[in-house]
Amino acid sequence: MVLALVAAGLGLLARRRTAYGMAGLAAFGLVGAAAALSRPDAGAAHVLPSLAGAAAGAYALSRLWRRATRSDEDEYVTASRAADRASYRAVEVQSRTPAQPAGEAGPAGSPVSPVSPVSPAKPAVMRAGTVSPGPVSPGPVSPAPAPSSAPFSARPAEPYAFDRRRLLNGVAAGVVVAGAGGLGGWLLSGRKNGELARRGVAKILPRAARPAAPIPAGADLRISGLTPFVTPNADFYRVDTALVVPTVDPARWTLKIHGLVDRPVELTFADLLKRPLTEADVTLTCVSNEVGGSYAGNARWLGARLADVLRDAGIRREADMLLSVSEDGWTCGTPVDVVMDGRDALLAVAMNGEVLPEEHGFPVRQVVPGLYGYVSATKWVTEIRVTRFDRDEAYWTPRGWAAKGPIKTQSRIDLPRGGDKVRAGRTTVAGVAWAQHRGIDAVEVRVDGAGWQQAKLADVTGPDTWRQWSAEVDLTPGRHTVSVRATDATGYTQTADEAPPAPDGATGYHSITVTAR
Ligand SMILES: Nc1nc2c(c(=O)[nH]1)N[C@H]1C(S)=C(S)[C@@H](COP(=O)(O)O)O[C@H]1N2
Ligand SMILES: [Mo]
Repeated sequence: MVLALVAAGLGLLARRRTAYGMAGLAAFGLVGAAAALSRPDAGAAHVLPSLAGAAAGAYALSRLWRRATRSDEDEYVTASRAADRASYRAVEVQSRTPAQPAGEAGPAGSPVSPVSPVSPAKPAVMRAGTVSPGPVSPGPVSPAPAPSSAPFSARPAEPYAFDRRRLLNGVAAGVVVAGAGGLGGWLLSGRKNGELARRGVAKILPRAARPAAPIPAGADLRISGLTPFVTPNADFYRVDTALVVPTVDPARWTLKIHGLVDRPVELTFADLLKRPLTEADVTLTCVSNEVGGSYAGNARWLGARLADVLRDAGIRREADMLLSVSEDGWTCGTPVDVVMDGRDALLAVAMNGEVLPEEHGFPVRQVVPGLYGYVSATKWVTEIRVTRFDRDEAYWTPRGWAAKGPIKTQSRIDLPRGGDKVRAGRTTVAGVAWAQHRGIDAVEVRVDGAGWQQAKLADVTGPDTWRQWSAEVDLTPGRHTVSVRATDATGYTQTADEAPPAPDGATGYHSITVTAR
């Protein structure tokens, strides 16, 4: 939308001076090139698409400009001939009937009686018109000096008039070319191959050697407006630095594990699938959430246990950080002790019974319960360097985020929604709370700063997911603020102190304001 509006603005500017439009396009190309260079996996060649785009824009702009002003070679000749005819007639009119009012020398083609048809045997006059300068500033084409008494300068028949039809044809052609380019780019980018590869993997995906227990019916309170216990893949939030989703061919995928290990290894996708796979319900949460934010989702993951893979490689004692690297060069630093402490840290290949979607890391991603995504959940993972926090730094650390990011105990009100109008009296308040790998023990709600009231908790499959809760509160007519807080299984109750998301996760109570009547 922004690009379309800016392009329209540049088009208008270009009407004043083509150079303004060109300068705007160049500026956009440079912004694009700078953005491309700031990518974690940037190389010099990554500026080419932006520059090619700007060049294509400049070409289209100048072509369309010329079309709109009808100054293409042919058009120009036709127009100037018409102009010549008009001026020639005008001259004749003048010489024959000096008293003729100027207005009667109409545009080319209109009758100028009583003049006889123009004879081609007047080459001097015919040529006179064609010497007028280029498209932008048409000079007068009067072939002969008009008598000073008669303000009679024969005008060309507006050869530079705005030609809407030609312009629209040009735009349509441009859209077709752009569409073809987009299709070609899509084919080249391999997104189609990615989908085919996913289908191939679906056929060979093994069952879990350690399946998770079925999700109890009581895990979902089934209240309309309340976040479901399991987030469907299509609704799962997405956070990453990838402008274009990386396409990874599972047949060529490998995971290199090296650094502070006794036996560096390089696993293929087949190697990974040969390992016993574990199924686990884990809620992912993004550190960048404001209190009450929506970047959280819960799925049933299937994957190989990361700890087993690392043990096979023989992790050295001095190592305390796993620096994982994705296909597109993003990096993530995960504490070794967290991954090795027995929790379901996975190299996941499936999500909610489906092959991992491309946006969520196909073919393999990390999932570590209890850590924010930026320090644990590497999608499209291709490499794990076993290292130390005092030696290495992951992508977000120099950008103002903490090197370590355990998930903070949090709770959120899903209904009613802030700003809602509700009926006075008994009202259901409900939401989710999370403290991954510790588990939620209690949720309390409060209306207008009165006493805290216990909420009812839904069932869970373990400590690694969020937990639904609901409570009935009494609302008198008027405006009310409803707040929530959770206590995790270590006995820690959420703090009321408000902190922003950076550097290591927001704190404070989620509160909403509703009006009852
Ligand atoms: N390759 C890669 N993996 C990544 C990221 C990224 O930018 N690139 N972002 C991380 C962050 S910040 C989060 S919160 C989770 C989000 O996972 P999702 O997009 O599957 O919900 O992915 C993590 N894994
Ligand atoms: Mo995140």
